[in-house]
Amino acid sequence: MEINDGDLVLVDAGCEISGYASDITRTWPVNGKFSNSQREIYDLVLNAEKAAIEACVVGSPWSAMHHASSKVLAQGLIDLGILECNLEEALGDNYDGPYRNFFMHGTGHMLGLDVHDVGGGRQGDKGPERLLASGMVLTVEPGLYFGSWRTDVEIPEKYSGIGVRIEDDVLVTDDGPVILTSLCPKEISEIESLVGGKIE
Ligand SMILES: [Mn+2]
Repeated sequence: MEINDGDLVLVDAGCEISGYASDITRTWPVNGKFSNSQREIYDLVLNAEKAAIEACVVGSPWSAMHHASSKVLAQGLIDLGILECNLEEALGDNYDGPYRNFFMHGTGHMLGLDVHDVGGGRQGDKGPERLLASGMVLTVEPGLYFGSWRTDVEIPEKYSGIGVRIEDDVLVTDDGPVILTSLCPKEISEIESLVGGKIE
């Protein structure tokens, strides 16, 4: 596949060290500058990611981070005119509303000896939701995807073809979430000054 001027590139990568996995995603504009439409979607996903990270606190149910990111994304899709409904309708009764047309995966997963490690979600099929505890490590990775090939949903032309995901690894501690991947820039200004620049 050819990467063209104006495209976004999404890299989802990781490494293992001492048997433990990592998982990180960044999305960059290949020409070094986000277009206005790309910037709008990137900003929205970044805000959703930050809201989800804030929800990664001791005692928080597993679904809290997904609900946090979902609310931000659903409201943003309304504000951008991509969804024409209110927030309640966008989210649906069980976080299964039309916002899921553009955010079709979970907000994160446990991270440990395996990249997609066990232990997230419910305990058993119908058991209580797992509560976050100090020492747990998980990923937070909301995204929005507007594939230009899609015919199942209406996508405003200016957003067609845009896809953004931002993923960090988060350690839950008694003092709040610690972002283990914080050294990798994710703010728009940082990315724009890095991408296309020289590596000294
Ligand atoms: Mn992941």
